[in-house]
Amino acid sequence: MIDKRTEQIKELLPVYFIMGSPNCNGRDPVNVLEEAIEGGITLFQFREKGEKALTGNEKVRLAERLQRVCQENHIPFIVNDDLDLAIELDADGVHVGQDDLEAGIVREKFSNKILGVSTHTIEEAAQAIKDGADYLGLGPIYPTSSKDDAEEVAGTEIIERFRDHGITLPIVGIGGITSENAEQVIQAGADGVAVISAIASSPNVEEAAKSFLRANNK
Ligand code: TZP
Ligand code: MG
Repeated sequence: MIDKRTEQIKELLPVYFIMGSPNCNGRDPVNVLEEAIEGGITLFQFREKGEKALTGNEKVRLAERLQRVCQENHIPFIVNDDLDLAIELDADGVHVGQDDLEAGIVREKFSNKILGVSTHTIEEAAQAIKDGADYLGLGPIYPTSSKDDAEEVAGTEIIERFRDHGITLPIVGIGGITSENAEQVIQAGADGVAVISAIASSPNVEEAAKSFLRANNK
């Protein structure tokens, strides 16, 4: 039986917007987030990574501003790979990759919050499920320039493979996803798409977010 929590998580995933200041082409990330919310994003992840990423107090201040926008608009606020920040801000969840803090530790220290885990193999997925993950991030589905240390492109086949192995946990595809290819990701068995550049770098952020909602038939 699919429980209520799983259903609630699935509803958050259709258009999962991820960004930090390096993704915003010099624009104020707060404005970018506001426009993306106007366009209908369903979940937000603060990912302050890469060249020119803010650190220390500046990172915390930006996180606070973005969290406030999320709270005002009832969009859950997820923090990428920074459990201390997530705890400090009482964020709605944390997302970790395989090289980050172990998911089991995050689950212990941040119970009752949303926990997302990036996985690339069935074994990693099994471990993430054991650790209490609420959803899995699978990718990169397509080539991406938003992550320096991205794994090899996996294609939508990775989603099909995970589903064929009986993994029923909510899945979000990530990496190179655009409104043109989003439908294939959903058709392969994902519950949503996680997107950085196709929304954050768009000349019309609101329209870009809207185009994903249409692609997912939501
Ligand atoms: N993890 C796998 S691919 C990726 C992350 C964080 C980057 C996705 O960014 P984009 O711009 O949507 O390809
Ligand atoms: Mg990471």
